[in-house]
Amino acid sequence: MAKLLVTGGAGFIGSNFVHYVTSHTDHHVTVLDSLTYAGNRASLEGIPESRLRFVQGDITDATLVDELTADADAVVHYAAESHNDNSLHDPRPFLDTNIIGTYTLLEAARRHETRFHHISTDEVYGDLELDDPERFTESTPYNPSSPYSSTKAGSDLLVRAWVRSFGVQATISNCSNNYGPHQHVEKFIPRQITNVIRGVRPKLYGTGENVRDWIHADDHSSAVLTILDRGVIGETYLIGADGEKNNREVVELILELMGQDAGAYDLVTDRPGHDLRYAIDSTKLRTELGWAPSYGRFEDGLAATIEWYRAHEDWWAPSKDGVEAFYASKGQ
Ligand code: NAD
Ligand code: TDX
Repeated sequence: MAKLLVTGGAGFIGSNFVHYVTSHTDHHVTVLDSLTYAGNRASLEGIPESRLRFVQGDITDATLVDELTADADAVVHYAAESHNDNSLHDPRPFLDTNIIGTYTLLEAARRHETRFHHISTDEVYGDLELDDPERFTESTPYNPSSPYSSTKAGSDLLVRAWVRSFGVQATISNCSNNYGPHQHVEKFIPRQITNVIRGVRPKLYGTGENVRDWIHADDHSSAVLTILDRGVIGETYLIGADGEKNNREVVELILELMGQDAGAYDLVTDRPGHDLRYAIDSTKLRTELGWAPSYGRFEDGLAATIEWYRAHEDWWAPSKDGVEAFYASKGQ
């Protein structure tokens, strides 16, 4: 049994990871989460108290971070400001949490010689052309587009420097777009599902041709556990499940799975600087660490996700009107 400190464990991917870890291992988890608009304590319901300690606090609070890191065998760092559209509206919280927060955690891991795993995104690599035969690999140059992705890129570089200069025992993973339960309604898939539930037409930015490489959050979790178990210190691993789809295809699938006409969506104002395509080559993780995704067809995972949102309106409804008012103010 190991003691894991999971930052951002009340967010979308962090909470899925905590559920995954507590049902697939005997590790004990301490969650450190400040419960921003994106955090929800209810996302951790059902996990036995004997397996989970929840601490509400900020990753920029050096005293608290130091105390919790001292007591952990490993830190798994998910906490971040995570939404591109918010970062275009107000970048400052992205710098505070993604840069200063990561720095604060790295300093604690350095002092206590604690194993550290940094969760990052494929967006640090910028975007690809639609017809580019290449996909992102661990050696693709960094070229982030948005305030969000540039702060994630900055946090990755801090981790690399703390490994090299101070010997911090860290690994990094850069994953593609996640879907699954407990994702905030500001994000693409939950926004469209909850729009359809409310009788509102889905909203596609621009022409809808932008491609994302979808992976189920549980497959992301199994990959992170694999890296914690067998990853080589100082290495970066890309996580992806060969799930490329353009946004139009995803919306049409959601509409069909929800019994609507596949063409019943609106095209709205595009995102400034909108990345065209992300695509992950996860060969290194598969061949060197023996990981493979478990989820089969995207359609099946999406259908299960739709059922989750239908059954958990109490979880998402309090955020829905505010999110839609924000988008409406930008013509989206
Ligand atoms: P999310 O926005 O759903 O959750 C973020 C969590 O972090 C929330 O619970 C929030 O309360 C917490 N948090 C934010 N600022 C904090 C602070 N200063 N101190 C403590 N807690 C704080 O995000 P997500 O989609 O679950 O993403 C989690 C991580 O995974 C992020 O690092 C993100 O960059 C990365 N990632 C996300 C995706 C994706 O598709 N969503 C893909 C690849 C990587
Ligand atoms: O209403 C919408 N309509 C639309 O067409 C929204 C909210 C989004 N989109 C498009 C923009 C993107 O092309 O859908 C795609 C996905 O959008 P998001 O869910 O905002 O995700 P993205 O910007 O791709 O970033 C996500 O994946 C990488 C996560 O939010 C990041 O945290 C992660 O790093």
